[in-house]
Amino acid sequence: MRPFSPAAAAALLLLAACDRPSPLSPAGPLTARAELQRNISLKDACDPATFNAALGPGSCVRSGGITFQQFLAELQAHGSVGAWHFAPTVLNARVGDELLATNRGGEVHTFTEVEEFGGGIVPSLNQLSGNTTVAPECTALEADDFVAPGGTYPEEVEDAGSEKYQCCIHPWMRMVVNAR
Ligand SMILES: [Cu+2]
Repeated sequence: MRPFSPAAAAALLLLAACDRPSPLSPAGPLTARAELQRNISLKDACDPATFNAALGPGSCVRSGGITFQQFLAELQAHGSVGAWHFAPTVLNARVGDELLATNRGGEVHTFTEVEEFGGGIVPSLNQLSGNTTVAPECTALEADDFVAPGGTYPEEVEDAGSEKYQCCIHPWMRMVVNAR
């Protein structure tokens, strides 16, 4: 009698795949630390009816949220819109960890490492948020740097120290990763 049916083995494999990071270190002693996956959410609260009317069909794919007019009013008043943010905004990690940014909003965002926080690729949003010096990294984006709603963007923590990440569309969406 076999200990596992093929179906059970497949289920176990699926479980293992879903269970990252794994605390187990099959190679031996627990001195070798498993690399962790650090989850980051890119969030917004766009209201599809008003955002799509202002920005074009498909600009916002979620339900509910704040209207485009409210978005502009909050941006004008505060230089940022709270619902458009990265979570967390500060993360302690280790070199070798994987950052996995997931777009949990309804608009496209980027998760871009920058030397210094700055403006992005939308001049009007740069103006309204007071980020008039554009981050150079935002001017060199490639197609796969744009994370669609529901999409993910992996990034490895390569160096010790502080690394800054921002959205190159909504430049007040920022976070700092402290790696050691
Ligand atoms: Cu964004």
